[in-house]
Amino acid sequence: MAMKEKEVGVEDFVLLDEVTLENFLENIKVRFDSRKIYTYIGEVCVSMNPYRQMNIYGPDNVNKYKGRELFENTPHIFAIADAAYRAIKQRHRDTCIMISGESGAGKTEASKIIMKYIAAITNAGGQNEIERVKNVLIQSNAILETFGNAKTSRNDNSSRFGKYMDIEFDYKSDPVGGVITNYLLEKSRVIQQQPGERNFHCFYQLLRGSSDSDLKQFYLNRDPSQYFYTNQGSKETLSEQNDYKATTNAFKALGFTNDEVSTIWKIIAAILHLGNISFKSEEDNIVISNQASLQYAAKLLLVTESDMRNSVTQRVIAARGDVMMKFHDVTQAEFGRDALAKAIYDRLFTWIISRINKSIVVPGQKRYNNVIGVLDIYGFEIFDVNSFEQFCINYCNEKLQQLFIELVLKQEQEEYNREGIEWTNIDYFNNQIICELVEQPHKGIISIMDEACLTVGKVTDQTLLDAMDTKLANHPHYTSRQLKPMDKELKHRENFRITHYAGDVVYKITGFIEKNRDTLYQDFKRLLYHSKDKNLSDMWPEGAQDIAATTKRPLTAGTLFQKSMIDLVATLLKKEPFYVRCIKPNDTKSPTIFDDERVEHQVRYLGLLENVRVRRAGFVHRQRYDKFLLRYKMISQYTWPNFKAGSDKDGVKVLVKEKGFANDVKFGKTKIFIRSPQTLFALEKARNEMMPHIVTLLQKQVRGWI
Ligand code: AOV
Ligand code: MG
Repeated sequence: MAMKEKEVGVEDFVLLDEVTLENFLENIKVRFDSRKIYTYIGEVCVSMNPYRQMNIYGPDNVNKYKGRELFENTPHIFAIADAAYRAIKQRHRDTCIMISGESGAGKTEASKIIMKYIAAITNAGGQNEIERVKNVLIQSNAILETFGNAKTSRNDNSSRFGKYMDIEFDYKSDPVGGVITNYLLEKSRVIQQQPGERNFHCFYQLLRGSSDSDLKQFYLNRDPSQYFYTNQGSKETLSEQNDYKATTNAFKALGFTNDEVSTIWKIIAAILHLGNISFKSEEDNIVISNQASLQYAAKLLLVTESDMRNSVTQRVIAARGDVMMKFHDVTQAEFGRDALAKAIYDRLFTWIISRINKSIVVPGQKRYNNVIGVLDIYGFEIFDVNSFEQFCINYCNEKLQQLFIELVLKQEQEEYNREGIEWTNIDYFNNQIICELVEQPHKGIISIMDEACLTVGKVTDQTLLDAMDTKLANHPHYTSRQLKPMDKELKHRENFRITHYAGDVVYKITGFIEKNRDTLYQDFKRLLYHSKDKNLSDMWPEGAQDIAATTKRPLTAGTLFQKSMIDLVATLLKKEPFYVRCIKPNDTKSPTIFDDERVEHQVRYLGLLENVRVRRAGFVHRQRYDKFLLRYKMISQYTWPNFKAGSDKDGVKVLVKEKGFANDVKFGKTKIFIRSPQTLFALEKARNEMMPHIVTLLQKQVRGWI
């Protein structure tokens, strides 16, 4: 490496002298140490979480990257955002930016930086409505994070839902609307948190941030340890008081009415009270031990106390037209209470998102021309105990990795084919096999789960595990306890293991059946539908159904999630993709520690090395003939100031021949392909040397001297 490169590394991994894992890691380390957090692989941006505030997102940099090609500036996520934006502006292509990486790697931060950049470079005309849309887009993040993020053992602000946001642009390429789609919220967190983790941020914001009088109205006191749903996990406080203000401001900016905001906080308060309801059995009867919590919850949800009491202690059973009441036992009542808390929260979250979607759109705006989609999902995660939720989250990450693999390779190959250039394939691990393990009809895990859930009679998690162990015994990415009795990790007969692309995860089967079935007693749906709170009632339309009406069995949570993933992939495939690959430097959130092993692991499973190889085996650089000429024409006497003896392609050929690069390039139909980085450097160097002369020349021209 040259001296400068030793200090800051190469800006594009394809420029490494030799593509080896060691060189790759050394480069990313050198760059991390010198606080260069972005590095390219061609048009892919590798982003290293700096775990410190970086002073690189200000207006100066916005101007520097605006309208510029990737290679014109040092690597930055702004450049990726700009490339996506130029694709819609200049070529009228829908684009998407896929942000991937494990939990805590910086995806959500990246998505916000991208949105802010796009907001900063649009609406030159200063139209009020467009300013409003931009503001709404940005402010919506505060609300989404309040209700959809939580502290986990991996990330203090971990996204517990997947988010895909389309930003819609008009014919002038200004943002005029947007649509947020959310994917499976980890609602089990509402009722239970692992040690060191917390419930969703909103609960603590309400308790610590709201005014004394509001708290009183909600029958709450400030202390989260008083509530079962907030006292199981970490006692740590984050920045709740400020965040509560930010949430309040965001609600205002998005035009939520006072009524709507009040419904939202009342529901959150009611959930806290619900969690404190407990049951005991007395002489075959079930009784509620703490009436006050039940009364508060009923008041906040605007339902009658007796309806509330009935729905938590008994259920209506309709059989052959007859309707009767049956009392719960304590376990059923507790299960029902928790299911209710989760369901109310989940509905609320979906309702908030549809409410945000309504406020993003400019009134009267009917058409948009193009969209930029930004995908920010929950990252791959391994906890001490992994359940159904981690299974879904990690499957989602497999799908995204699959897309990356297919598209990055396919794109390259297609381009070479289109341009008539020869090409040999590079080997890579294709995680298709893991996606199939999960989603194959009849044979995949989701199908096996569904089968168990549909079986009449007593089905337990244990029988599900047995079925999986039998059916998947020969799958190379599935390990059952029966196959490896000596495996220490699997000593309890309640686990199975999936070898994911990003690592081995042991899942605990307990709760899989119930979480997949996702049952909620009809009684609760009716209860909430009959709430006097119009907003809440609107969230539960199915509660209007007649008691005796038989309902079709709803799709399971697993199947719904799989369907939503398939839709998502289809949406992304329609768009021109850009990628941000996030890496975390260590597990301790330190801005200085570079954990070699952890980084190596991520580089490996993200397939970054293969990415570089594909890029390199092909060509490090390609550019349309007209653009190429525009950039380099000053370095050849034949093309400066203009090439007149033929097409742009002819001009490029003449230039390349004169400079002696002809052996290192290929001429495609519309683009020149450059094989080695040295050629690109030499061209840039020659250009830089000529620039002062050109500038002087131009100045003289402008002043009329020549
Ligand atoms: P994630 O979205 O990838 O995890 P986040 O975007 O929430 O990760 O990042 C985690 C934390 O890392 C943030 O809260 C910041 O403290 C820090 N961080 C990330 N990117 C930057 C940056 N560009 N500049 C400064 N700090 C940063 V998860 O949602 O858990 O998968 O599911
Ligand atoms: Mg996130």
